[in-house]
Amino acid sequence: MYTLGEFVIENSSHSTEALLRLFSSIKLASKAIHKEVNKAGLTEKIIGNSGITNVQGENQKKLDDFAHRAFIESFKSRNVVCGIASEESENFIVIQKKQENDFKNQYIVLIDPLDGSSNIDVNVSIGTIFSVYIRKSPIQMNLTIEDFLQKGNQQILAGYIIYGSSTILVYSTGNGVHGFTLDPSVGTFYLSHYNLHFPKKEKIYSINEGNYAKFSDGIRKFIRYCQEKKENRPYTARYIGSLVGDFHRNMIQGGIYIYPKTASYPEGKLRLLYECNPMSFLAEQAGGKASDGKKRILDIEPTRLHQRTPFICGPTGLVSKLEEFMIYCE
Ligand code: AHM
Ligand code: MG
Repeated sequence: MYTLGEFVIENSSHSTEALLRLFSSIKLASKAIHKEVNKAGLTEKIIGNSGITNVQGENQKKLDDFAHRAFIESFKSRNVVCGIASEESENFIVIQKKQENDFKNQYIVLIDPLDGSSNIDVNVSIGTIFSVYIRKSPIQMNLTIEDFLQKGNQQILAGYIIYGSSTILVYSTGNGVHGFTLDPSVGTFYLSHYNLHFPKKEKIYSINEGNYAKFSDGIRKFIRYCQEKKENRPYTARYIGSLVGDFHRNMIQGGIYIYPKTASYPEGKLRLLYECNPMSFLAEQAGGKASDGKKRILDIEPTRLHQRTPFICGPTGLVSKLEEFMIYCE
């Protein structure tokens, strides 16, 4: 059975040393979070709000804060990352080089340390979403915002970790999508899902239908299409409100995830840099498609760190179908 490290050595399409250093940080922080998540009901440290309102104007949970700090500390201690932008922090964070002439730490990390926060206190799967780029500015200069505002098609690594019935890390470097399950008894991630692909037959649609009255005509029509008794439909509805969990299930079982514009979120709810770009990179690597309704997510030029976008992601045929509904009805 391959460990994550062994697999990276044999299958990376990027500098193996850099990837091993990056994964060493990601594994360390994710194991710390796994440990805390698993005793959430037993400790005041994890359940509930931290008392802070984050940059999005949302109540930060204690676990959001714990996960943010775990990843920052973990990346700081390895000589590979020069800057991090986190959904939990207003501005990007600069990581100082350990030695002046060190040229290894040229990587930029964008991260949602704990996605699906509303599910923390109720024992439903939550996750981490991460995304890695190479800095654009010369390594001798200070980092600039442009180092972080790169199009999703420039990612060299994207992935997520789900803290669910088991803890699983899924990633792609542009060479397929692979999943590794944590064996907590030895603290090691082992290859469990090789070369994940959306199956040919679709059967699921995932959208917060409670917002139906706030959706556009195109989205409402598509929901009715999914519910129609025709061909291989109706599809089943599944929505847990943790993007990581909804995406993972849909990639394995065949389903489309939709978070469109609503009256409450006129630009969409999900964050382009921390959530949509990494998930879109994985979706395309798994043979699927990701769009904002009109445009490929990975081709969007970011203008702000915490930018939001409408998000549609899943099997190519189904995403294209929804795009058609949106063009003709909106
Ligand atoms: P978060 O980053 O604050 O946790 O918000 C993102 C989450 C996604 O994981 C999930 O798909 C979506 O928000 C659910 O939103 P809603 O409760 O509006 O359906
Ligand atoms: Mg999130």
